[in-house]
Amino acid sequence: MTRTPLIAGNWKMNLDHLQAVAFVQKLHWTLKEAKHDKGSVEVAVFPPYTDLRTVQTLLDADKIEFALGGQDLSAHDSGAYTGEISGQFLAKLDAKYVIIGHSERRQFHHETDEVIAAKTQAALRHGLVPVICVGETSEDLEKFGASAVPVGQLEVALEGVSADADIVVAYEPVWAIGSGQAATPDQAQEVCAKLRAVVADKLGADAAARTRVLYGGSVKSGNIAGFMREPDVDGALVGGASLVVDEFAAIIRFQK
Ligand code: G2H
Repeated sequence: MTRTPLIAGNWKMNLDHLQAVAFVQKLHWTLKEAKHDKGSVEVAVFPPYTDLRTVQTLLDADKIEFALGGQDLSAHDSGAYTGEISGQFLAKLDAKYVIIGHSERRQFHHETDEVIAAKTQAALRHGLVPVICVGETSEDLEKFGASAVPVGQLEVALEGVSADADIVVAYEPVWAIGSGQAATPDQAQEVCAKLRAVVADKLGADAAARTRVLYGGSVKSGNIAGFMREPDVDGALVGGASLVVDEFAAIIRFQK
């Protein structure tokens, strides 16, 4: 089965709503001028919550075919949860994706595997595609090797997920995030293949064949080619390099 690669830009806490407009317009025109083949890759942007309405309006008005995603969501649908954002709000803004379990949420907000599993269910309840992030710290790597922790994290996240669910998995070794020290393509392939095997085990062979598994962690235009050559790497979750138009456009334009 051929899987359309996904290049996802996780803006984290960067770009206010005015900067977001300029960024999206410039990215759109950069790709257009380069005669980028839109069908070759899906592009998604994950702005801060406060930019979502602005970006959604712009995508809609200018018929820009980037998918929109949230960076997180609440496990709850509504209620007394100050500061939280419900999946139903994201769905109403035409968000397609939502990142779940990013290591910065696990680290700074103490999100456990069980919370991440509940958030995965919340995303699916509202028709959002969860981008489930897993990855090992450098201590985990030393103690258990590269795959044991991400495999365990994904197994918990997929508890109770149905075989026909549309999900994306992102392998993001914590030691590679924002460090400039990306995994090698071989390392990424090894873990991504094991994560695909978890999807096969939990959701079946069809789900494993159609689910996109991304690599994330210091991806840039200079290293994307190596990752995209790997059979089990279906794209990238990009942080820092997704904030620079020419750099992100160069990553998008690399075709598998
Ligand atoms: C990992 C990644 C985006 P960066 O967090 O999710 O960030 O590309 O800056 O390492």
